[in-house]
Amino acid sequence: MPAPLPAAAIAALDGRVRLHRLWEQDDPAAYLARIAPRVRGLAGKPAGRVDAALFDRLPALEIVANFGVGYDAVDAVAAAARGIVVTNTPGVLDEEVADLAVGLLLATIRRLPQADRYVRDGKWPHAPFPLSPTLRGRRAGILGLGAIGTAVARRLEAFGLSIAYHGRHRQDGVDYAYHDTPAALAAACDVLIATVPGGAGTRHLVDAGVLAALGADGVFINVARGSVVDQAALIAALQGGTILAAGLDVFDDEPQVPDALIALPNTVLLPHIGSASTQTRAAMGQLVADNLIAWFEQGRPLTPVPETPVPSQRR
Ligand code: 8YV
Repeated sequence: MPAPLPAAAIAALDGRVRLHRLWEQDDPAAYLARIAPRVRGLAGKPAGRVDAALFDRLPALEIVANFGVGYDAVDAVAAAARGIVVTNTPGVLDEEVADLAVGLLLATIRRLPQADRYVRDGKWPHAPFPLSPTLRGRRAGILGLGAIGTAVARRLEAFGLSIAYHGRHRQDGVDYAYHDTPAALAAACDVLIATVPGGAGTRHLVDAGVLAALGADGVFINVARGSVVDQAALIAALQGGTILAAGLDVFDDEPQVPDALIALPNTVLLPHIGSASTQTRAAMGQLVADNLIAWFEQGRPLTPVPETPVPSQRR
């Protein structure tokens, strides 16, 4: 375990597997080098990418149990080529991230953090807080209608917003309007919410053209990955009034957030907390532990990612 997972996950693994707590070692890199030939599983991931270079150093590795539903930091194809199983944590965080997305949307449009600062700064007695834009009458566009996107859409329907979406395909049995490009979706909505997976396939899906299509009253919300938006184009669009505002939980080079975004009055910036409640993180940690135990004790991971080959003799 490279970094500490929630206590429940550690407790679930302790005693069932020989758990090496890398973060507790004086020199984690040297410790890893020493145990590398015997490491059979990763519980969560080390900083940086989990790719062929790491797999070369861990010849006995059988499974990478990713802590999170998004596994863009793991090269699942390279893992598959070596018969290494990759698992993620679907299903246990969708509603939590959707809650956060809606909270971030409201905070961005109604300027809740700015209003809170206004009270704390003692400004209220001198003048009322300036009027904000409204969520009323807006049309929402969901970029990536997976489990999280669907949970966001359901919530926004209850808020009275119309819903449209873009994804690789139109989905059977879904009544929301489908647009076959991100730009077409952006042109048809005034709140664009990114809930697509990260990785090469979605890199810069939201670019300068999409932001221009979203328009001067448009609000962009990102609870997906920083890589999904061209961050430089986003900064320019926010500075120049191409769009109205953005609420961002994810960034290109986390935990670094560009000064230009921090300086803007029309951004709400969060430190990647979509799934970060005590309860949901515990559920994610438990699923990491359960995947490892299921693999080592029954030869079957619970939630392998689509790229993963569960070796045929074990299917
Ligand atoms: C992170 C997430 O994994 O599930 C995801 O894809 O983005 C988060 O839940 C979390 O930050 C773990 O560090």
